[in-house]
Amino acid sequence: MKKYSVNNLRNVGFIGHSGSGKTTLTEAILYYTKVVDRFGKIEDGSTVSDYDIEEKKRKISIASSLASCEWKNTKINLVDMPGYFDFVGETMEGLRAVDVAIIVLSSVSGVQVGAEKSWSGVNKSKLPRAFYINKLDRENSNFDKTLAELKEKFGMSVVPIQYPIGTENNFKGIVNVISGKAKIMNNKVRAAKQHADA
Ligand SMILES: Nc1nc2c(ncn2[C@@H]2O[C@H](COP(=O)(O)OP(=O)(O)OP(=O)(O)O)[C@@H](O)[C@H]2O)c(=O)[nH]1
Ligand SMILES: [Mg+2]
Repeated sequence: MKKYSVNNLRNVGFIGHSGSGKTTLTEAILYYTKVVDRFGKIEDGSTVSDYDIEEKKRKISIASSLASCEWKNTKINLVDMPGYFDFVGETMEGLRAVDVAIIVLSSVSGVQVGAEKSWSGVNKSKLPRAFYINKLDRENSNFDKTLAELKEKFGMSVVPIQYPIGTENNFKGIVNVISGKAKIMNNKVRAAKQHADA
């Protein structure tokens, strides 16, 4: 097994409202870093993190689960935490295991109560955090509105690092506002995503 120094290790937790897409995002990362060769779907009960029989049946995460990938010679441990409030104990335990929290939001639903609870959990754990605005390919998704809501709820220090290119069906990629570089999803990636969304 490959050995990593502490500098080459990251423990990243995904937290947020139930259904915002944490398990799907974890799956996408595992797929695009080639840990798995099939993009599992919640609907089929075939994702890496929702492996428990109850999770497959209910199509929600119940326990925090761990998966790892490698990116640019760094091992990244991904902790996918449940958003459903009944399992908040699991979520808070999961936060103790990570160095950074990514609060996942749906760009269709905006800032839901789960995002606000996540924010206070992350504050209590004194963790660095970022928001991930998800579901940009969906009808009625709205990046700008979600960003404005985030600023209103959590302060003007919320600043975008990436902006989407295209909206809804036409969502094609992202531009990094710091580097000024754009990334357009290639057709293969789009096809895999459409397959996952179908
Ligand atoms: N169109 C689209 N659907 C998505 C996206 N991300 C997630 N979904 C769908 O949204 C639903 C919920 O996704 P999950 O990944 O289970 O969400 P979760 O945040 O893990 O939910 P909990 O485990 O209950 O907290 C599933 O039907 C996914 O297929 C996305 O980027 N685009
Ligand atoms: Mg989940």
